[in-house]
Amino acid sequence: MPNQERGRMSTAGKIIKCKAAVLWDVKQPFSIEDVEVAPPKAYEVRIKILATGICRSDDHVMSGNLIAKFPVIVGHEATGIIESVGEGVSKVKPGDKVIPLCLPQCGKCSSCIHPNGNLCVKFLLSRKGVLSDGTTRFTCKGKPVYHFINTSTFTEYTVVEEDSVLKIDADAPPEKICLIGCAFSTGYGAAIKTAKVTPGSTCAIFGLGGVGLSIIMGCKAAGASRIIGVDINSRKFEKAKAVGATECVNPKHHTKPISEVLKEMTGDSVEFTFEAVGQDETVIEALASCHMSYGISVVIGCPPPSKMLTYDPMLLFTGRTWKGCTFGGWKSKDDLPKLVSDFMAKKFDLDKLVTHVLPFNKIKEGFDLLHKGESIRTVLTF
Ligand code: PAD
Ligand code: ZN
Ligand code: ZN
Repeated sequence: MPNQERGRMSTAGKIIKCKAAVLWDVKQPFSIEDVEVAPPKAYEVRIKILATGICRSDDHVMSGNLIAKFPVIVGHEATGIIESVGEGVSKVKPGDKVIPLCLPQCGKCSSCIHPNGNLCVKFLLSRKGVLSDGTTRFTCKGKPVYHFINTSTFTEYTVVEEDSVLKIDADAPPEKICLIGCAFSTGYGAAIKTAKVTPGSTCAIFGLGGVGLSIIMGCKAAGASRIIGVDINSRKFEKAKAVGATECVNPKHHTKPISEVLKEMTGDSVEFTFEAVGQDETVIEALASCHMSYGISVVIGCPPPSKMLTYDPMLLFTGRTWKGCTFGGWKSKDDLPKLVSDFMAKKFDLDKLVTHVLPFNKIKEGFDLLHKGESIRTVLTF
């Protein structure tokens, strides 16, 4: 029996003790802890994480902008290897390379059944921080630690449901393909699948992080001729241009609202706008920035909880379309295999999105880079 196989069998069915980055409470730093990861129950799989990206949504949990149950293990953009599987699991087996899916596809709920739906009901259930049987597989210092959006990847091992895992090619590079687990699919899908950007069109993208740059890649792939990046951090412009932005604007360098600036720059012809920041003001500015009659504006940034927007309904009355999407609008299990095979066939590359690769124990440094606006994506490796 190969050593690797024997190693897997030696842990199957047993509790695994490993390192994980635990958030004990809101606004507290990550604490690297020894945690216990229980074996997968029926229709669940246990995954050894190989690489995981740092997304602003993880930071939103830490800051309280995104509600989660504490203590929690966040992280949701990863590549891993199946270590063991629970009873009834048929689609993956130990040794398979996988991407955990923050957006599951149960195949049975109203969103999964409808051709245009993608927000599976299992995603909403995951807000409670537990798996389908109502319990968690993580324990630390004798206390349960909760799951985060069906994934929890800032740990050496995690347990997810079979509906929340996608098998990928064995030779896929873990520290790149993990971005298909969130940033790339979210941004690229927002442009291609949700907005349906058209050839020759003009697009504006608010927020040039990992998600915003992936939107730019989608706009470019769809044949947009002008792609305008908008960010208050001009250090993002070089990266945005490297993936396809034709020009960039910093709202801080203008006294007029950015919607006015964009109108002047384009002769009032911005067809598609995207909000990839997660702030009220930019959501409204992005809406106002698209053409009053035929413009389409897509909300991708995660809005602060329990906040209501005030906007002039005339913005919509004149004909604009206002949309939002999670995970780009893709049905995760149906649509991601094509993104994975396109990546493997080198139809797009993810190199420019990954600005930093750090060992897992430098997770705090990874978040510092995000806070300072220096990184696009930092990927942590194990
Ligand atoms: P990021 O923090 O790497 O990028 C956000 C960018 O916005 C940064 O470059 C900021 O400088 C910039 N920014 C901040 N304020 C402004 C402003 N007023 N005007 C213009 N630019 C500004 O984040 P990210 O790319 O990882 O994620 C972006 C958002 O998308 C964030 O809110 C995240 O939670 C959300 C998200 N949504 C989904 C989804 O499925 N809808 C998935 C993943 C991430
Ligand atoms: Zn994310
Ligand atoms: Zn479903």
